[in-house]
Amino acid sequence: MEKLYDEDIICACATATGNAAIGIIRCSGKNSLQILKYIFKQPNKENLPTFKSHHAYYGQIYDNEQLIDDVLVLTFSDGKSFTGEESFEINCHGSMLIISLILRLLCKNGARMADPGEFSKRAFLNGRMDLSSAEAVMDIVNASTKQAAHIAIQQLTGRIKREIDSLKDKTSNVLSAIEVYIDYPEEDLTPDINKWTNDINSILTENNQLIAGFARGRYFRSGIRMALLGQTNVGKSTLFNYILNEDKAIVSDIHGTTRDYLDANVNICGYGVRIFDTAGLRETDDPIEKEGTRRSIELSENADIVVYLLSASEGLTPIDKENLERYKSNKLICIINKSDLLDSSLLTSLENELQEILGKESNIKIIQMSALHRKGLDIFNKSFCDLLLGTDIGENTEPVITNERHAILLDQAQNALKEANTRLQEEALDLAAFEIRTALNHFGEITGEVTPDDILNKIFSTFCVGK
Ligand SMILES: Nc1nc2c(ncn2[C@@H]2O[C@H](COP(=O)(O)OP(=O)(O)OP(=O)(O)O)[C@@H](O)[C@H]2O)c(=O)[nH]1
Ligand SMILES: [Mg+2]
Repeated sequence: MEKLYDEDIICACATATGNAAIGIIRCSGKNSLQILKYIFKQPNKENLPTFKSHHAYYGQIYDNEQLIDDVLVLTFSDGKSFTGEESFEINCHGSMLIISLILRLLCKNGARMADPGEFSKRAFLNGRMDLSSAEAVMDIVNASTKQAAHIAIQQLTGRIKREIDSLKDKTSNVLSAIEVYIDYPEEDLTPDINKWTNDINSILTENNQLIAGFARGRYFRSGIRMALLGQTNVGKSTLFNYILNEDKAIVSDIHGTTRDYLDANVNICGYGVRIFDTAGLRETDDPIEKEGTRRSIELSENADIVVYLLSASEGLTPIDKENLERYKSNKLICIINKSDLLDSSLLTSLENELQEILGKESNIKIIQMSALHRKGLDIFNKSFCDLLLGTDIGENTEPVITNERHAILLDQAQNALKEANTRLQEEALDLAAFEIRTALNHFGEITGEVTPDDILNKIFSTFCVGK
């Protein structure tokens, strides 16, 4: 098979840093199994066996006469491994020292340390997987919820490629029909503009569904940052603990208890959420509290969702009104906390007053809650999900697209196809064909058929070493 890159033998530790029961070292490249001749011995055997693909061999790693570790070596022959190259894995004891000694030994005997993502890059370049599947490898490693892992596994097993291939097939069919007409003017064919436009419209609809799914899908891949914001003493830290189901943040009735923010990772309805408990907002001369407040605002500005808390006992203050004005264009959930301290008619009028500030038509959720008495979290979780669902996709539709690179390319293909339709209406068939080819290129970039080298390098450089 022709190789598209240098054929160095690369090696890296594939397991996490830190001591563990087992560490796995990967080594891949042309004739890489030869290295084992110099460093691996089987008990009571003079010579090494002829290594077979997908076999495990028990033995020891030696640096000359010096025993390094007792190991299990798994071997894979050319064309039958993850990278598509001859390769092996050493399962050694998970000591960082032993791992580093073995890596040094491999490098002394002809390998070099792999770059980040180099194993996956070779797998892609050798045609073992398409680019979107290779990208899913890191998504699986980084997934923080079962749902995120599930979507990434589907991507790894070619779900995106299947969707893109289907779009590409339909797009290519329209292109060839137009090209036949362009290439054989002497045949006196009639251009079937209506059919071509309809075909493109149906591709646009299908593509649009994929793009719409990204509104939610991106949160599965990159997680969600959610900031709890509000004045001092409204119960942010109490809510933080309630959501975490853990007594993590200090709670007290002293205003300004939280001075610096705290954060934690939680799973809300299958989304990985990094939640921030922030310092309460109030005017202060204390330089440390001022810095705390500055951080609260910064976190809220960078958050995907802001949860703004009011205290039912304090009502809506001018500072709340000012803050809500600022955040109402964000993804916002409002909580009237300490609802246990107010009777229901006063709560309703407070809610109405709040609705007035947010705008009568606004669909920002207002939730009555008592974080202290652990009431209202189920409604909060539901509002959280509603906020992320968007309106374009049904509740049970699982998003396919989670990666921004894919979403951008789908958008570009969409624009090119719309442009093609405009050109078809003008009967400018050459220009329409050009736009359709552009769309096909964008689709091809997702799966890696036409992805430029610099983009490939950028993608794989975000991987961890050993992947
Ligand atoms: N009655 C009642 N009290 C609550 C509720 N939630 C919180 N509190 C009390 O309100 C006080 C302040 O709570 P915190 O969670 O520390 O408030 P905070 O918003 O984090 O305050 P800062 O850190 O100062 O910004 C504590 O005494 C809590 O027990 C609630 O739902 N009902
Ligand atoms: Mg607090």
